[in-house]
Amino acid sequence: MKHPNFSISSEVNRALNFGSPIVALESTVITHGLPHPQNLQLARDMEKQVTSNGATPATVALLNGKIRIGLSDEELIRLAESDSTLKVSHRDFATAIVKKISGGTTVAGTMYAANMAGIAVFATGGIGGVHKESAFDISTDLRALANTPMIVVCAGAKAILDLPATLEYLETMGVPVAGYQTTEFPAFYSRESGLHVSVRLESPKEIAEFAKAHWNLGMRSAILVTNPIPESEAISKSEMEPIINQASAEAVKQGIHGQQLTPFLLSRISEITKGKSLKANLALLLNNAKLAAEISKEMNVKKKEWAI
Ligand code: PSU
Ligand code: MN
Repeated sequence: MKHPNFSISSEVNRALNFGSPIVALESTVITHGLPHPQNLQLARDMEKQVTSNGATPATVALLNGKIRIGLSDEELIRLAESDSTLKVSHRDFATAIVKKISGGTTVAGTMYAANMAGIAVFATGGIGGVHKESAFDISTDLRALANTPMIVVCAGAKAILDLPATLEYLETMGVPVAGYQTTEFPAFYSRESGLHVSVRLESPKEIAEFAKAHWNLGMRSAILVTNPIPESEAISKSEMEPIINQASAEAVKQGIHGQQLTPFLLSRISEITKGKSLKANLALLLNNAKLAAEISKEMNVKKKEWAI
């Protein structure tokens, strides 16, 4: 792809040219989602997880005003250690470009950039959604899912959100929500939410078939693949609920809103659970990278062969 604001690494370019499996990875989780040094470790582990499952990792970020797809280890370090990065969603790209600054791309931001490059599979932790704290705080992630043809693997929406409202929004926007070997919508730290997905899919192959069927019909939305957190790291809904309510009440009291809300809630919950939620977050991220790599292998045809 030739675009003055994009720069794609040679590894990712090669994979794109050969039509070999690629998994896009986000970077807000590095810059705003996790504390240092776990963020750097996680960034490296996500890439390793993708590589060892047979796909090329493509971490997306903004570096000095350039949209980068595929980062070197030095660049991952720079991103993980900087404390002046921007959280980049759709509205923020031009800010980063004009001001020549660096930033971590959100789910929405990563979907935009990866789709521009022709990457079809993306792994993240949990998508953003409809917040509980204020009526109009709805993540751009939902809009991106509505109009970007991509498979997004996550562990559900973050439990800090209004999950029923988030699912309603996705339904309105025509986004299929698939459960990987489950009919229950997972809730990030917990495997259970009491809510249902729109379709249960059993294997990476079936997920790839589903995506191709959806897009061959002319649908332009993403397929949200929800992959429950591994049993060994899961925290039950009943254990999480009061903790989330406490963190949420603190956010309201301190007047925290907008882009700061998600990072605040994640780090408060990690403090309250004495790191247990952080451990769960890392486990589900790696679990998602593995499934995304497996799916990308099943999609191993050039995107233009199946996209309209
Ligand atoms: N999931 C995580 N940690 C994170 C995020 C998701 O486990 O830090 C990030 C994602 O990048 C997501 C963003 O796109 O939080 C949502 O932010 P907001 O609610 O402000 O749209
Ligand atoms: Mn928001």
